[in-house]
Amino acid sequence: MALRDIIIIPDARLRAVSAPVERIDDDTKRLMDDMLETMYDAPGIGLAAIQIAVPKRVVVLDVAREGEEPQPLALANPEIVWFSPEMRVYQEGCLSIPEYFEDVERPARVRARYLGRDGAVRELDADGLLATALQHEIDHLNGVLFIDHISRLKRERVWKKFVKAARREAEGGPHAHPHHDEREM
Ligand code: GNR
Ligand code: NI
Repeated sequence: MALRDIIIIPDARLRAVSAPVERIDDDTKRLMDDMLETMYDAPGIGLAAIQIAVPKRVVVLDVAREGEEPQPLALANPEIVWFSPEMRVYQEGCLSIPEYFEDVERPARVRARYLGRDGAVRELDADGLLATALQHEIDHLNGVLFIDHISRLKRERVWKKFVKAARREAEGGPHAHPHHDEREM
């Protein structure tokens, strides 16, 4: 297993539409294992392959709380086959948009169909945080970020902040990460 680097906005690769996995082979299993290790290390409750610059339709999740038994999930080609009519609002974050959090409204419950790590077709009924995180991850496979679900004003504000941080990083200047310099917000 190996830790992989997580890419952040404005990296254009995060806008790619990821390609379906043709079969669950050893490479796919290694990808799933590396993604779980990278997600736990971050730490995060979900990760899509494109966040480690791999444009494949693979996501991992674990919404178990600290101290609870881990519940790792690895899904290939996940598709939501049912959305509840009820919605819920949750304050989301994203490892590719570090330290930014905003409310997003999504269907409260979903049913997903996917290929498991063993190649079997499975279905998953999700509610609560798992439903939110699963929709967030499937969005990544389509090049969609949670900031696409917030107001344009807020989205443009956070986007510009990360563009400036990337520019400072490229120029090698001090305070290159937005965490260390919020004066330009
Ligand atoms: O770690 C994460 N937490 C989170 C919180 C609320 C809604 C979605 C998420 S997913 C995020 C990890 C991530 O960026 N996955 O793509
Ligand atoms: Ni994310």
